[in-house]
Amino acid sequence: MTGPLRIIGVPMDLGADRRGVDMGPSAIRYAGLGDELTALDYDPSDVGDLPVTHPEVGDPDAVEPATGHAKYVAEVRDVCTRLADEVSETLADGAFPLVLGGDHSIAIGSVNGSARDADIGVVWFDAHADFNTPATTPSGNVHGMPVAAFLGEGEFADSDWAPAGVDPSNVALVGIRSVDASERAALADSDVTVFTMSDIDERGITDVTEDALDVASDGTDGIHVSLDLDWLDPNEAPGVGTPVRGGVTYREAHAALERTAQRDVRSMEVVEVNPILDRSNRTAELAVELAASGLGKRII
Ligand code: B3U
Ligand code: MN
Ligand code: MN
Repeated sequence: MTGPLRIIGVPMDLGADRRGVDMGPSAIRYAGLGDELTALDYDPSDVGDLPVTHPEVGDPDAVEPATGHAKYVAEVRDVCTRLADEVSETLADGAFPLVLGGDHSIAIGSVNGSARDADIGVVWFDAHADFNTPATTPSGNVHGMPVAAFLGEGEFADSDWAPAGVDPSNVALVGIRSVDASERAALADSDVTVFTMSDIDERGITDVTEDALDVASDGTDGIHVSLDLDWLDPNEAPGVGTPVRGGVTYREAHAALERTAQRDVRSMEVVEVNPILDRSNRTAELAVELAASGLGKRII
């Protein structure tokens, strides 16, 4: 890779219960993202943060157009629609879009933008499956729904903003370990490929990552990489809203992203950094490091 790269901040915290992920983009920039990218021979420019309504101002019950229980979905739709335009314009300008969250609901926008003029695959590094719909969600939080949303599952099928036209057989979830019963059933019925933490325990991170990258590249023009920092073990990444024990280690995460960088990565996002819950910006610094590995940084 290398070349022009555009940093797009999305200070979204409407999709999650714990407040503070709206500060993620600032914390990631403060952790030295720009310098790291410049050292990697990218030519980064920063478009700043997309405007996002504060929860105090938005309406949690505005459910249109998805029905069921999906808090702030009207606002999430609005932000994701603008983000999709920004990502798609970035690609059209020949630059690489690097999106900083914010909670994971923003992926509905990133994936739609990346998929607008191309067939893409998606690799989803996460503790969670993010495969709920407004009918199945236990929380009403849209950050538990983005994979279902961009694949047009359930109520999202009828929405005019969420489905991205991505083929589920080009979507791979990696490292998941917290799955709701409804998600388990829906995943079994779908063509999404799931690599759990158990698969990583048994087969090792590099084999599993290669398989996930194969799934996402099979017949596609490129890969969207979605990195939820709660994918890592909370010892490594304490600054996330929904930590789940038993995640990947620091070194496994780097190994996975280093493999990823060797493929045709088209767009990337790093999400769910919560500076309020973090220790000395450790999780934001990790987000910068992992983005760098995913963008081609090597030890030598
Ligand atoms: N599956 C649960 C919890 C959750 C999903 N994603 C996160 N948490 N970060 C839900 O609310 O959908
Ligand atoms: Mn997630
Ligand atoms: Mn997660």
